[in-house]
Order: sequence, then structure tokens, then C-alpha cells
Amino acid sequence: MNAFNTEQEQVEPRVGPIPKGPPEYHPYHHPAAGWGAAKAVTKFLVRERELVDGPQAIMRMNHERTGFDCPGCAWPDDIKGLKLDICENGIKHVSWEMTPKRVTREFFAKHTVSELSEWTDFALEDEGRLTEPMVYDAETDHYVPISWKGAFELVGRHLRNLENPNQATYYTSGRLGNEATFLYQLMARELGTNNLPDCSNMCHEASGRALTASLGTGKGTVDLVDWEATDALFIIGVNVASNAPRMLTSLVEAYHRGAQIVHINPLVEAAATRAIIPHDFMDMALFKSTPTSTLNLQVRIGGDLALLRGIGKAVLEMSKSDPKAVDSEFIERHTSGFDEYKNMCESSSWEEIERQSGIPRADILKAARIYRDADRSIISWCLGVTQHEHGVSSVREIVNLLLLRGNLGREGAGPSPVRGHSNVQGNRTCGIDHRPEPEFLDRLDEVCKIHAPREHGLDTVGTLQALNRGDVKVFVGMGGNFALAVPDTPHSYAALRNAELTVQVSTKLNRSHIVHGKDALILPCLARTERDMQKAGLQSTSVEDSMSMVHLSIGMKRPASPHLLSEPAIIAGMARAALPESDTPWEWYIEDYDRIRDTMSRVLDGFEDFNRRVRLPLGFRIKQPARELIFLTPTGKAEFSAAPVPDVVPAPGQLALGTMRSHDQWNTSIYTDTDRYRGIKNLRTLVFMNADDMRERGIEEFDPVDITGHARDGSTRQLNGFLAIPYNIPRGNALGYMPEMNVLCALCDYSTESDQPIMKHVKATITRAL
Ligand SMILES: Nc1nc2c(c(=O)[nH]1)N[C@H]1C(S)=C(S)[C@@H](COP(=O)(O)OP(=O)(O)OC[C@H]3O[C@@H](n4cnc5c(=O)[nH]c(N)nc54)[C@H](O)[C@@H]3O)O[C@H]1N2
Ligand SMILES: Nc1nc2c(c(=O)[nH]1)N[C@H]1C(S)=C(S)[C@@H](COP(=O)(O)OP(=O)(O)OC[C@H]3O[C@@H](n4cnc5c(=O)[nH]c(N)nc54)[C@H](O)[C@@H]3O)O[C@H]1N2
Ligand SMILES: [Mo]
Repeated sequence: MNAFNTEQEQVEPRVGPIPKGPPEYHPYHHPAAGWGAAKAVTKFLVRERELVDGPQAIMRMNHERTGFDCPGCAWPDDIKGLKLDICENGIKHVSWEMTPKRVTREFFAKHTVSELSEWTDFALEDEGRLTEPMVYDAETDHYVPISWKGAFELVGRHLRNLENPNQATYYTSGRLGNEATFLYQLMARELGTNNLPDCSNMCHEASGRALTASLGTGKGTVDLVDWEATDALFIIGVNVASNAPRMLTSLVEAYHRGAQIVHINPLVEAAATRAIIPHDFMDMALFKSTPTSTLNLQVRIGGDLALLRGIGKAVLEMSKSDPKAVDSEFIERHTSGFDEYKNMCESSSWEEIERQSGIPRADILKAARIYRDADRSIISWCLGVTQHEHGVSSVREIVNLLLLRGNLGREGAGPSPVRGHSNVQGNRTCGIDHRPEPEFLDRLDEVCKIHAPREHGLDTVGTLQALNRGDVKVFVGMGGNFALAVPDTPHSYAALRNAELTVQVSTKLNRSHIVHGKDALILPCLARTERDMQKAGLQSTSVEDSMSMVHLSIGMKRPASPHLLSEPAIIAGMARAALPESDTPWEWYIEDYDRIRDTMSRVLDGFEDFNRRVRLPLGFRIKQPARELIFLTPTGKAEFSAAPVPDVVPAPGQLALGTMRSHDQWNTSIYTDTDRYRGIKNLRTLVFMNADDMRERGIEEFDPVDITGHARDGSTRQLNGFLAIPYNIPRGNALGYMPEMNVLCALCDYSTESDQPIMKHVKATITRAL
């Protein structure tokens, strides 16, 4: 049961906790948030022994000026200065980080790394916070203590000994604050490489590429003021109640205002029915929930482009008798490529659109009517749209639809991607980009007196390939859990083990410490909730949310250990060791982060007067040219695109299998094996299937099944013994949890449009286990 079978090695999927009881499945019929959430929080705080500090810290979360930014999702803070802008999952993320449990040198002395490799990922993280720098000792197979100085020297020695700087790669996970981000990319570029892979390469790379091509800016253009003013919201491919719970507040408010809400998702997720505002305890007490949907379209996996094309086609057809259906004046003045798009809509037949989207024409017309009747529309999306072969084309199709009715550059209208990690957007803004713009590099060179390389660097997939080939010898992970987050688990393990040195800057023990290079360092850092004292006093860092708001985050808790360093300090330590002659004042920057911000204000667009503006209540919003209808595209106009409708219908006998999160996890951090809104308890190794697809294969509820993934290059990947759950999902589709299912995602299956791993569409066969 539950064996990973690949040619490389046998790995058991040891991710979630050992189940406390038999698996349970009872479909959920309650609103999102509410008492279930309150109960779950209390249980979690008790388990993490955080009932004393927890509530006090939570009161300061997302507080303007005095608080720290929630280390959970990137949803913006309430603009009315809400005193309690929190949600169930935000509270879990904070308490996860504030746990009193500690991983000490005695722990490492007690357990060899081989022994730890048998532990579940849940158990590794559950040991608590890392407390001091450790280095791998191959002779004893233990991690042993090392001084910070010794650790930096080891990194410096490896980096200085490389034949060329492109033999090192510098990964970022999206929690890193802006100041550390800036220093990190500066270090990489001063060393001579643009090898800056990040979690965004697996997340919204497609959105960035699409928005840049269509609008000349890589980000969404709307903010919460727009969300409060819009007439129609289209929510595509995001599990709001679990992954962006504070959006529930906006959905409830929108519904009360009479706005239309259309959900496009193969699943009817909890937020697509009714919700209680996450922080509204009065509503909770009265069980007062609000509907949060006017229309649910259960699109086929990968069928979003077809569906959006259908809406566009319908609106264009309406415009023949209803000229106001399209905004011709806007199209004329501000866009280019309309005729090609229009021709494409005409030549995409209804038959093809229905077949590829899996949605009957009548329902597509309903969505089109809602879109036509709304004066202002926002389209919001997340991984259900991006993690596909044609993710870029699909996001561009979203923009096509917006342009058709001039839903851009005015209040209440525009594209609104839901970003993942709390500062993933800020990371890109502040220079984490393997394909940097030449203008940015020119300014960086001029201000920081370096010679940044111009050739593009490696992204996540490129890094894995290069590690496999032996072309990259040093891997530095600034946060995250690279080994477990990336596709093709056994391959990624082999890739990391191929490295001469792996360095993981982390808060908690995870798989990426256990799967390591020949030399390996664990460098423990301060977390966002903790006090960061430097020479000039208490320091703050800044973050940017999904809606381009930049604000300060100040930790106030006593650090988990006196031996922790801040992320900026760790970067500076590594940089000085690798670049002893560097003119960059690394140590001086760390004394006072205002100095880093001063330099950033001279390099980065939109960061003028950074130190003053970031201290304003709620911070400041980075200017969005596209919002002002200024398009930094080659034509100077917003560009329509005209991609053909892709074929996403599974081959006979196959299913399109997506990977996603349960309610109780943060990417690779697993809190419990419960997925409350989907009615699952004590189970993660499952696959949600359509009941007819199960029947056809002779599979019954809780039957163990074997899943084979069929990669583009003809190779296969295998997961055995997962339990089948009959679920309301379109025929031909199946879904299960990441990171368990990363085994099935082949490294060669990345999008040719975005280089993003195709994590939402594995071509799979599923059979009843013998
Ligand atoms: N609690 C919690 N919050 C999180 C995270 C977490 O792990 N836990 N992770 C954070 C990160 S890094 C990110 S990027 C975001 C991710 O947020 P989501 O994008 O919500 O992440 P997933 O769980 O992968 O869910 C994908 C959703 O897309 C749907 N879907 C799957 N395939 C398709 C498709 O082809 N079309 C459409 N329209 N929908 C599809 C699924 O049914 C599911 O509802 O959340 C962030 N917030
Ligand atoms: N199959 C499949 N795979 C996926 C996805 C999917 O939908 N399907 N989603 C992808 C997406 S969207 C993303 S964003 C990636 C996530 O990939 P990552 O960002 O690499 O992974 P996380 O699980 O978020 O990282 C968790 C670890 O971060 C460390 N950490 C937490 N807080 C801090 C901090 O403040 N500082 C530092 N230095 N470390 C910290 C802890 O040690 C913890 O173990 O996974 C991707 N992988
Ligand atoms: Mo993400």
C-alpha cells in the first residue's frame, strides 16, 4: 500500500500525520467560516500550546502600524483599519510559527538523518522551531552544531571555488520580506548569476507573463476599493474558503450590495455556496450566513479558456443587436488586435466550446448575460487557471474578456490574480526574477556599483534539470521546502543529492534538510512574528500584498532562540564570505534596514521616498501604469490575444488529474489530515473522482486505487493504494492533494508558455488496486 514506484527509487509518501482513526467522508453542508472555523482554531491553539501568547499575537496581526503581516496568504489588509482582520487559517499559520516546541542540538545528536528520512513531513515540522546553525557530518550521518562564522565560511568557500557563478542557484519562497529580497538578488547578481528560481515559477508565472504581454504590467490592477465597487465578480480556479479566506469578507459584502458572483471551478468549493465573514463573531453567534454565489460553472479541468472564449463569443453575438454590449470606443482607443480576437471567437464553434469547457451553451449564455449586464466587472483567479500547459493563454483570455467591455482603468473593474505566499509579489518587484529587465539591471549596476550579468538565469524547472546534469553544484534555499514542493519527487530528491552544497534558511525542520547535498547547512532564521533587533534598534521589514500595497511588518515576540539571525543578516553573512572584497556595505546595511530601503528607493520603480511612505497608515500602493491606461507594450496599447481553444478532453480511458491543497495545510506544511469543507477526516492519500468514472472502473468509495501518470516523454509515474472518494466533479476529472501527488507530476511536463510545471493536469489512468 501507498508505495511510490518509479525507476529512480522507492519512496513512501510520508507526508501527513499518522491517522488517528479510520478515514471518514461526510459531505459538508455548512457555510464557509463560522463555528466550524472557531472550533478548529481553538483545537489547533491547544495542540500548539499557544493559548497564552496566541490570542495576544492574533490581535496584532495585520494591524496598521503596530502589527506584523499575517504570514499566511497575500490577500490585502482591510482598508477600514479593521481591528481584527483575521481568519481561521491565518491564525493557524501564525501559531504554527510561534509554537513553543524546539529542535535542539540534542535532537540532532539523537537522530541520524537516515532515521529522520523515515519520518513523515508532518512529524518533522511538528518538532518545532530550529534553534541554531547545523552542518551535516557524513561520517556519523548526523547534523552537528556549527558557529555562524563557520557556516558562512563554508558557504563562501564553496561559492568562491566554483568554476563559474552559474553553478550556484538561489531559491526564494514567498515569505521573504522586501529588504532581504533586495539583498539576496544583489548578492546573486554581484556574484555573477541570474539563477533566481522562486515559488512563483510554480504559481503565478503564467499570470505575470500573460499580464505583461497583454497590459505591459505583470500584476493585477485592482484593489479592495474596486472589490467594494464592482457589480460582478468572476472567481476562477481558487479555493477561497481555505486559501484566501479573508476574501470571504469581500464576497459577503458584494452579495449584500447586490453584486453578482460567478464561480468557475470543477468543484463547488465551500465559498461557492454560503459564507460567514471570517472575523464576524456576531454573525457566527446568530448563524447568519450569506449566499456567496449567483452562478456556479463546473468547468472541466483545463477548460477555462474554452469557457471564457464562449462568454466572449456570446457577448460579441449580443453586440449585433445591442451595440453597448461591447465598449467599441475603449477598444478603438486603447487596444490592439481586436479583429484577430473577434475572428477567433467566430471561428471557435459552440460545439467545440461546449466540449472543451464541459459547460452547456445555455449556462455559458447565463454567465455572458451577467457579464453584459454588469457595468463593472472584476475577474479573479488562482492556480486552477495558471498551472496548465496553456496557463498564459487562459490568463490572456481573461484580459480579452475584460477589454471587450472596457473593464480596465476605472473603479470596480479589472484583473485580480490571487497571489499565494504573503510576499511572493514583493519578491518579484524587488528583483527575484531569472529573466530581469535590462533597465532594472542598469539601475542596479549604477546604484550598487556592480556588474550584473545580462543572460537569463535558471527558474525552478531549470534548476532541477541543471542539478540533475551536475551543472549546478550549490543550492541555496531562502525559505520554503524545495525538495517537497517541486514536481517529480524522486527526481527532485536525486537532483538535490547531486549538489556539492545545499543551504536551507528555514524556521522549521522539513524534507529539504533531510534530502541534501554532499555538504549541507541548516541556517535557522527569525520568523515574521519575532523581534528583529539590530544596532539601530528594532527593525521592521516590508511586504507587498496581492494588490500592490506595500506596508511594514514588525515582529514583537521573543525570538524562538537567542542564536537565530534575521534573513537579511544571514544573506549579508553569506555575501561577505563569498565576496570578501565586495564594496557593498553588507554589514552597514544590516545595522539599520532603513539603509537598505534607501538604496531600494533609488533602484526600484515606484519606491521613491520608500522610508517615509512605507510608514504611512496602510503603507502605499505601487503605481500601476495599466490602471492609468498606460500600456508598456510594444504597441503602447492593451493587446488582445487570439489563442486557439486547446484540447483538454482526456484520451479514452484516461482522466485529467489535478493536485491541490486540503483545508488544513500550508503548501508542504501539513497541520492535520482533515479537509473540513470537503468532508474528509483522517485521510490525505485520496483521489476525488466522479461517481460514474468510479463505477466504470469497478471502484467503490474508499477502495484503494493505483494511479499512473503519463508524461509527455512517454514515461510513467505511479502512486499506489490511494483511496477513491466519490465527489461532485465533472466526468473525466479527478483531484488529489499536493505534495503527495507531486510524484505524478513529471519534470518534463512543464508549460511551453510559462515554463511552469503542469500541476493541475496530469494525464492519468486510475484502476482499482488488486
Ligand atoms: N490555508 C492555505 N492558504 C494558502 C495556501 C495553503 O497551502 N494553505 N497556499 C498559498 C499559495 S502559495 C497559493 S499559490 C494559493 C493557492 O490557492 P488555490 O489556487 O486555491 O490552490 P489549490 O488548492 O491548488 O486550489 C486550486 C483550486 O482550483 C480548482 N481547479 C483545479 N483545476 C482547475 C481548472 O482547470 N480550472 C478551474 N477553474 N479550477 C480548477 C480546484 O478545484 C481548487 O478549488 O493559496 C495560498 N494560500
Ligand atoms: N503538485 C503541486 N505542487 C505544488 C503546487 C501545487 O498546486 N501542486 N503549488 C506550488 C506553489 S503555488 C508553491 S507557492 C510552492 C510552495 O513551495 P515553498 O514555498 O517552497 O514551500 P512551503 O511549503 O511554503 O515552505 C514551507 C517551509 O518554509 C519555511 N519557512 C516558513 N516561514 C519561514 C520564514 O519566515 N523564513 C524562512 N526562511 N523560512 C520559512 C519552513 O521551514 C517551512 O518548512 O509549491 C508548489 N508545488
Ligand atoms: Mo503559491
